[in-house]
Amino acid sequence: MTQQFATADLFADEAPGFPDRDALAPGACILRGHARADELAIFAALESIVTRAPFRHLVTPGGFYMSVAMTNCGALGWVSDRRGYRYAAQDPDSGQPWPPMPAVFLELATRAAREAGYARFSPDACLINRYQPGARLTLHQDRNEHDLSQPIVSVSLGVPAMFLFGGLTRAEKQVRVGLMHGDVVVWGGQSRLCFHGVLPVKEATHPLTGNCRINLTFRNVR
Ligand code: MD6
Ligand code: FE
Repeated sequence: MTQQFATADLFADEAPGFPDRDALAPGACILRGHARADELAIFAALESIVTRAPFRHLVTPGGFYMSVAMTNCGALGWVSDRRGYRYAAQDPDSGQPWPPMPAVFLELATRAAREAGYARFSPDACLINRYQPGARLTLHQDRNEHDLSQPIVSVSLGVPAMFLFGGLTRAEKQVRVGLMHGDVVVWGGQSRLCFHGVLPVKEATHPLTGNCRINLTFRNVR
């Protein structure tokens, strides 16, 4: 009885059909488990992407290899080398265009954005990150996209990770949020340029990804 009331109160003001939503910051929310229904289609698509554009450890402008391995799909892909960070239409390893964005990716990203209040999101880039145990992403801002009124949609798959979400300066204290398989973070608006990062991923296993965490981030770049 008490349990029923508590549940009803918790969900009372949230959109029907997507009850499991956490506010993160102004303009940012987490749709818990939102990608789970599509997990098999996502993994099938991912397998064909990495056959054409394998995961690789990019070099930062400072000369360090990133612990996270990356690839991309869509019209543009995020790349880094000694010359800097940028979006490129070709995979620098193959000279070929990045694999096209699968329909299941596009539909998931636009649906999540719409649910979070961004009705006109049209991603043209999807950065795919693979974290093996110990891999991490240091605090950064995503600011290489032209239209900062468009949000970023981020899909977490596989083993969990601790996400750091800070403010508009590097020094501002970050909140820590656990991201689990299927969680989708949508952020934009006032929070679009907030600093964020991922703590070293712990040893764990997930039936779909083994000991890895996979993250898809969808952006509108141009
Ligand atoms: C990750 N995500 O979760 C890294 N950036 O593996 C990001 O760096 C990120 O999740 C911009 C917006 C959403 C994100
Ligand atoms: Fe980022």
